[in-house]
Amino acid sequence: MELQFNSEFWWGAATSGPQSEGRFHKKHANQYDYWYETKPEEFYNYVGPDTASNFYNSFKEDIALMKEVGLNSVRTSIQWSRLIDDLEEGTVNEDGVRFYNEVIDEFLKNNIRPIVNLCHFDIPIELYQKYGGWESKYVVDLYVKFAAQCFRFFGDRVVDWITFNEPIVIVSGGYLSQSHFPKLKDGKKAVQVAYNLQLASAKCIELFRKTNKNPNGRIGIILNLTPSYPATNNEEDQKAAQFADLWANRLFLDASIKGEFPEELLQILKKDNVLWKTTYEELKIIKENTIDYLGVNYYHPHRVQKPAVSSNSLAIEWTPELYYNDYDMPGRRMNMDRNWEIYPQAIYDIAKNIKENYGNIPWFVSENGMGVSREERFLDEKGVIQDDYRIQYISEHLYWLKKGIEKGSNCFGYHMWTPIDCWSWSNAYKNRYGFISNNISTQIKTIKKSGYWFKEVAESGMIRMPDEWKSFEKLENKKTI
Ligand code: BGP
Repeated sequence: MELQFNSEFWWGAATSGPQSEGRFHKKHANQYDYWYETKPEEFYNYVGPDTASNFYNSFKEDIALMKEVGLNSVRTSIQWSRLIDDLEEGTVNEDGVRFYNEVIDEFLKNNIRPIVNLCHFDIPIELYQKYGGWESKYVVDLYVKFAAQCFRFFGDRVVDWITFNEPIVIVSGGYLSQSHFPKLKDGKKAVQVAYNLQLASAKCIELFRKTNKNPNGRIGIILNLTPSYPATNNEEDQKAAQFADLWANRLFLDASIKGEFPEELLQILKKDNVLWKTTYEELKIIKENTIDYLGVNYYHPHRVQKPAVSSNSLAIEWTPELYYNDYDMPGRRMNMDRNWEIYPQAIYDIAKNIKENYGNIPWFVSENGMGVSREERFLDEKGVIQDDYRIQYISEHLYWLKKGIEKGSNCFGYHMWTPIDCWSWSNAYKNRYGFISNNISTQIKTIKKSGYWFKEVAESGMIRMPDEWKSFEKLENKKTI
């Protein structure tokens, strides 16, 4: 079976400043630099962001490798902690401007479209220490000053801007599950941070619309969508899945595309006395400044069942899990290294949802990928990692994406996480996702089998699905890679 995509389709990959550049010549530490400085034991094998994949020093060679694996578009992010000197005034750092200018020019020289994101979780640590980071609306305004400098210095060449990557992860990782800095457990703060992030995105879009001079310029947001599937058809499980969808998906989807938060969510947050502080003027900015296009990060679905605790229990601190519980569906297909379910069909459900409920806005898959640990297990005698599992993973997701496109969904591209194995927060270098491997002791980078394969896919716009994979056409769900 062959899947043919149109000739305009984006074949690319995504990375971010904090995960690839390394800390070289940065005036400010971001919160991850600081977290590693103070608690290195919380990072897998004690590996921090100091070198990452050395992109600051080797971006020319790295971009040449990206070209070699056929990427026609690549997302990275500008680090606030690198570009800005004086955080209050928003003045720029000369070396930061030089660096990002050269990176953008190098992408363009290689015919790779740079997609530029303004925040991939990272924020200068001083803004946490002084103001509580995204808990503060003053920080929202400082972020807009930073964005203004990005548009001013790079807007002549960058066409595709992104305001945030995965804002819900900043909320849930930082303020609920304690997997990201500042590692708090505070439902009320989580809710305010979610609102402040949406406000920051809308204010940034407002500024972009006022200042952008590039006729093709556009601005979007990247959301990690986790379609919620109830454990059973029972009313309680279905209600739980609806809430999980409201919280994890619709909060930012509705606000970013429709300019309004979902009413059902507002009612619940109000009832529980945790609703964010807002003003009429802010809501107007959110309403009037919606996105031009959407990026969807998809890794896994969310299987949901009724909550374990009752939402009436006043003794319990507010958490979205008052309304649902995760469900370990028996027999589901897992990537055991990352402990994430593999369920490619969800991409079709996402495509359908965007088409039917979000005005069929133009969108692309901005991250998808398979993190595998100890990939040296798969080295062949020529030193190439034989990552057939990744080729199959990508193909299956593209199979369902293609089905969504055939039904009319307005998807224009696919980006894999990530071009070159990069550093990943507290998981550091545990799981590798790249088309290109990185030996973190020597920084020697080598194309994997999937990289050579992707080049052919990108050049032909076509995927060949071997017959033995046919089983996934039947929505079969038990196969393990
Ligand atoms: C996404 C993030 C990326 C990257 C990826 C893999 O949610 O946008 O920054 O970290 O997940 O994450 P991990 O290495 O933790 O598996």
